[in-house]
Order: sequence, then structure tokens, then C-alpha cells
Amino acid sequence: PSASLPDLDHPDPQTLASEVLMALKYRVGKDVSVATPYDWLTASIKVVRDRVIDHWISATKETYEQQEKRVYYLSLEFLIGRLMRDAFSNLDIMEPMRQALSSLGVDLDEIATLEPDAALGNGGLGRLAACFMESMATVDVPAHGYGIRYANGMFRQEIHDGWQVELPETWLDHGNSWEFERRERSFEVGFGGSVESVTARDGRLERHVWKPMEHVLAVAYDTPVVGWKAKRVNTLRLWSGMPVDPILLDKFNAGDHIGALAESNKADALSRVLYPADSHKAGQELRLRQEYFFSTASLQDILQRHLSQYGELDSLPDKAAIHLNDTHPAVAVPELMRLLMDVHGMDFAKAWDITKRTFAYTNHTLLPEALESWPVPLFERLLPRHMQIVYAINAEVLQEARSTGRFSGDQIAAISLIQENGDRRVRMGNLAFVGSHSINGVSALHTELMKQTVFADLHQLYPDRINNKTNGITPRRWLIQCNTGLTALTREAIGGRFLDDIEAIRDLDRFADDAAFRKKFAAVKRANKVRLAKLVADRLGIRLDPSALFDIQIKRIHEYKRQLLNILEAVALYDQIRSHPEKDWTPRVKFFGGKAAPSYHNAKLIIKLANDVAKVINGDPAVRGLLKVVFVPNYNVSLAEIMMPAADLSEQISTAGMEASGTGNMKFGLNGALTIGTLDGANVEMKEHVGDNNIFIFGLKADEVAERRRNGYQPRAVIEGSPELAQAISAISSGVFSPHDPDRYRDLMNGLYDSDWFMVAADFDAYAAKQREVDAVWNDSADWNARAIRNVARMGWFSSDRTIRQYAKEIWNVPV
Ligand code: DL6
Repeated sequence: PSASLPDLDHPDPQTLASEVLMALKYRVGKDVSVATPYDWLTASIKVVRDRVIDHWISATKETYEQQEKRVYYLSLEFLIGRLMRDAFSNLDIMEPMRQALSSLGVDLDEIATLEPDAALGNGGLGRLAACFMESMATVDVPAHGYGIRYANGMFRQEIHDGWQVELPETWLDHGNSWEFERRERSFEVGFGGSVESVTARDGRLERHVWKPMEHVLAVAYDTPVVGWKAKRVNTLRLWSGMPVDPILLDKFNAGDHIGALAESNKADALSRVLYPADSHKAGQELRLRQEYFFSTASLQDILQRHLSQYGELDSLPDKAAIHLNDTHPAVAVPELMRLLMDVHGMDFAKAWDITKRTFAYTNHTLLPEALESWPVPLFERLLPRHMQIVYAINAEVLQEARSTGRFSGDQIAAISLIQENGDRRVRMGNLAFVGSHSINGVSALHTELMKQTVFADLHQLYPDRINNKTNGITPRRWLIQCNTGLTALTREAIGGRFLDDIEAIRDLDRFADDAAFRKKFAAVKRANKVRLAKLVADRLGIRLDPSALFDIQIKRIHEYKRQLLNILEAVALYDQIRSHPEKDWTPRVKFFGGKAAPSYHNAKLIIKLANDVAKVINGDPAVRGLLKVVFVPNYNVSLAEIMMPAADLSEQISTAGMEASGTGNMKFGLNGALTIGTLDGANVEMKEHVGDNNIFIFGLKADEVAERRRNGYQPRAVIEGSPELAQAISAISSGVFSPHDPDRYRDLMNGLYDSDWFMVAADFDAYAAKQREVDAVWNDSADWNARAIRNVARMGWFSSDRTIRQYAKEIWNVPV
């Protein structure tokens, strides 16, 4: 019924109110008198979704009629978060909708908090995919995102006595008002079995036929993705596993009630749960099954669409750009080869040419433990035909390498798709590389390091393939929607052009020197800090002073991200405050937030340490509230939307060379936080854009880290030479923060003395000194605010609109 009121552009509150009432009645089936807040949420989403549909259909039609090239973004993760506010904001109906709901006695902000956070991703990689989807719609790139519709996304984190506890996150409990189930769009997915060769009458091998032993169905669920002002609406298509036969009746009738459901359970497992490990080996068979499941379903869908429009597959690379978001969908390379050769009858050479021209691949990490590889026996058992194809591709590539005469035996071994030392494994990074015409890193430094390290030999073989595309973030979610105060203030100062073109926010630069503007800017920041302080008081019972410096580190917990460096500095500062009460200490709140992979022992211990340290410092009257430490549980997209706008200082302190890019750094900058950071990932480019004076850089550079490691770094000597650090380590190690379990942190601290792979000790003094510099600038609020304003003004380049335009022009060859 609400679809019959398609006033798409500027609806007034009355129109919207009547649409909500219609949706409540006819879509939710409730009367106003019994409607719960959740019912109002559902009705509101239905209204906005209806308003999107005309744009969706017209965009799809236009792409078809104009025979435009489409982008297919294959990603095992899409960390989209809540969608309703984003949709209101992008359709420019936030205020009329607020009034409409208010006239019905409903508070928009209240029902918005009931929308489940779609957490189908771990961290940076999944959130980047979500930003890209929004930017592709905004800059008018015809695109489909393909992934898995996990019933349980990223786990919910609770903190029990300081420890992380993982609980299942059940975002689909009340259904999903955004999606459309497409039962008719389902594809068969096979596993296991054998490969048969079909020979022609003359005895020539005609083709291979894979006879899988297991079959499941992948069923599509579509969510519309709305760009800014709904210029274009694209599709996020997520696959759900279904059994071919929901129940095996013969087994059931024979009394085997459990066995009768075995197939159903197997299919269900494919889209049951997201692996909660980023930058860490997942390793299990189910993970490889998930990867193949969504890769083949997506490719079958893409080929079917292409064939129905063009009737042949030779033109696939001209009409489809398939992007591999990390190596998780790398099995798509042999799968496309299989489909082209075994199903559509092409020969190897032609199929290989089409494959390479169609795929592009993004690498998101250099950490060796995160580089995917699969044991050959497992790969072969699950995907026997793909194993044959991988060998055939490998033969082709190695022949190419050998024929140049430029590669040593070791180099050939490094190029090979099969790792031969130890157990034999299929290297997914090499597979994605050779099957793609473009391989990109996600920041300038990361791309350089890729050329020098993981892909050094492949880069020598194919020197024109590696390129850089520095990450970006969508300013719609990460400024316009999450920081309405700063958006309004910016608009008042420079007009609304930045809303359509975020790089125009540069005009704000000159207001850094305007005292009246600085005052308003500070007031906006303060309001955002008050909102965060209230959240912390409500959830944790900790009272915070919003005039203190809010220093925030929110991201996955990982040793290379060095939350430990930050905690050690807090402990050292605590010690200093107590030893020198006469000094003029700067009041500071150190916030931490983030999840640890459930099997990552040290990361979980670091969470416990942050909580233990918080308890002691926050409870010590000698600190006089000058330092507080807060660990905010269950960090997710929705929490980020509250924390980013409230930050004064952004902690981006990874060991140089280890953070591929970072995107939180960009979100903080756009919301007016200053960064304290190492020259790592995109921090390097942020420094270039904001200027040296507007960022606090410290520590070893990537080449220095490598050199120290090469030359036998001696952390013990470093620690002994730094009394502050030695004191902090000794306090933690001896149980000051864990009196009931004094040995709890002994191994963690001994690790710093013995190896300190992440160079915490090496960077400690530089970090602590830089923090005192931060204090000094903070105490001159005019100077601080001027620097913060310059950060906002100079962050436009870090928009994912810019990133996507570069992908479109330089990788996908689609017009923008
Ligand atoms: O490119 C997005 C994001 C980067 O900003 C982070 O620096 C990087 O750590 C992250 N990578 C992963 C690793 N996953 N794998 N494999 O999430 O990607």
C-alpha cells in the first residue's frame, strides 16, 4: 500500500505519517493501539524501502538497456551496521520522517536504536566493503555486492570480570525488513565426488565432468543499497544455504530421524556463522566450503545474467568486472575456469584469457598468519576438479616464468601456486594474483611493501599488475549521518557543496583561524563528548568529565595494533601522576574498544589487562580523576558512530609496516580528532594531507623496524634504558593490577623482554614523549581546535568516493 504513494522526492511529514500508518496496518498487521516500538521500526523501514524501490528498478533497467559494464564485488564480509538512518539521510527525508513519527507519538532516535546492527564482518575489510557499496551507488557505478547471509554475524562481546565472553549475535531474530528473498534465484553447489573425462568418438579428450558427491542450494537475498540522494540504488546479494531435499524421507521413515536432517544441517552450516578471526588463520574445512559456496553461486549468477543479455561469454571481460576482496573468494579463479571450460566448452587458453581480464584482486594484509593457504589433500577432496585446474594454471605460469630465464629455482618455488616445503598447500594469494589483471594494495606504503615482500617474485614476473588504491570511507555515514552537529556547522560556514562533493570541505580550512568559528566547533565536539559520557555512565556506571581530553583506541584487538603500548603508557602516566601530584597534569580519558578473535590468547589477555588497569586507576583517589581508563564493551559500527564524533585524540599506533591502511584513522580525522600515530598504512598519506603540524607522528618507520629485526633487536637493553617503561612493566608483571592472580601478566610482560616482535619497547619513549606534546597543545585550546578544524577540512581526499572513482577508472574500466 505505501508503494502506491510514490512521492519520491520531497514528501511532507503528513504524507510520511500516513505511509507509516499504512505500513503498520498492512505490512506489520498491527493497529496503533497495540504497536510496539519494534513495530514502528519495521513500518518505518518498509516506508523508506518502498521509496527506494523505484530508483532501484530504474537503475537496473538503465544498466541493462545501455548495456553498461557491471562491477561485481565478491566479499566474504560486509560490515554494514544499521541501515535506516543512512537511508533517511541519503533520501534526504530525515527531518520530515522525524516529524512524521513524532506526530504519531514515536521518537525516531529511540526506534533507530532497536534496528539490529548487521555485523557480517570482522573489522576493516568488511567495513571497507560496506563503504564501497555505498560509494558505488553514490558515484553511479552499476554494482552488485556478493557475500554470505550469515545467520550469526560477528559475536556479541560481553565483559565478565574483565574478560571477553563471546555470545552469539542473532540479528535475524525478528526477520530482516530490508531484504527480499529470491527463492527463484538459487544455484546448486557441489562438494567432493570425482572427475570424469568425456572422450569424443575419435578418442580425443572432449571435456571433464565433475560429479560432486554432495549438493546444496545457494538462495539469494537482496538488499537495496542507496547512494547519496538515491541517484543510483545497487544490490547487495547475500547467499543462504538450503538443502536440495529438506528432509530425507526414506531415512525418516526408517526411523533415522537425525540422519533424515543431515543434509539440511550441512546446508544450514554454510551460512550459519561468520568466522570471527581477522588477520588470523581460520583453517577449518567449513571455511573453505563457505568460500566456494558463495564464489560459485555468485559466478553462476553473473554468467546467467551475462548470457541472458548477450548470448555469449566472449564479451564477459568487457561487461563484467569481478573484484576479489582479499583471497577469500580466490577459488572463484578456478571456478570460472571450470564453468567456462567444462560447462560452456571453451578451451583452456581462451578461458584463461577471459578469466584474467575479468578478475581483479585487493590484498588487505601482509601478516603471514593471515595469508590463506589450504592443504592440498583437503582442497582435492572437496574440490577435485578445481585442484586439476589449479595444477594446469600453475604449469602455465611456471612455464611462463621459466621461459624468461630470469628466475632462480627459489624464485620459481615462490611463484608456484603450491607451497612444497612442509605439507603441500594451495597458496590462495598467488592464485588470486595470477588469475587477475590488477592486484592492488590499500595504501601507498602497503602497496610498496607488497612489491618488496609477499609478491616480490610475482611482481617481477608481472610488473604492470600491482597498483595502489588507498582506502577511503563514506562521508555520508561517517560525517553527515553520525555527526549532525558538525555537518550543520560546516554547512553554515561554507554552504552545502561538500555534501555532494566531500573534497569541497577544504573550504573549512580558513575557519581554523576564526575564533568565533572555533568556539562553535568546540561546542559541537563537547556535545558529542557529553553524549558518549552519558553512554558510558549508563552502561558502565563510570562518570566522565567531558572537558577532559578524550583519547580513543577502537579497533580489533591485535598485538600489532599495540593496545599494549597504550596501556603501558597509561600505567606509566598513572605512576607519574602519583609521584608528582604538584605538576599540572592534563585530565585525560583513555577509551579502548574492540573484539579479540576467540582463539587469540594474548589479545584476550590484553582486554583483561585494560580492564584490570582501569579498575585500579579509576578507583585510586590519588589520581584525582586526572586519568580515567574505560573499556567499552561490544565495539561495533553503531558504537563507532557515537565514539568517532566524540574523540579528541585518535590512536593509530601500529608497528610500522604492519597495518595495511586503517580506516578508523580517516573516520576520526573527518570528525575533528587529531591523530597520534606511527608512519604506518594510510597514516603516511594522512600526514601529507593534513600537514606535519596537525598530526602527532612518532616511532620507528617501516624500514627501521625491518632493520632492527634483521640486526638482532635487544628489547631487554631498551627496557633497562627506560626507567618509566621498566617501572610500568614491573608493576604489571608483579601483580599490582591483578592482586588476586599476581602471575596473570608475567608471560605477557616477559615476552616484551625476550622478543618484543611488535617493537613496543622500542617505541615506548617516543610515544610517551609525544603524548606530553599532545598535552601541551591541548592546553592551548585555540591551537588545538585550529588543528582539529584543519583535520576535518583536509580529510576529503579520504572519501571512498575518490577510492571508487580510481578503481572504476584504473581497474574496472567503467565510466564515472
Ligand atoms: O583494507 C581494509 C582494512 C585495512 O584498513 C586494515 O589495515 C587491514 O588490517 C584490514 N585487513 C584485514 C585483514 N584481513 N584479512 N585477510 O581485515 O583491511
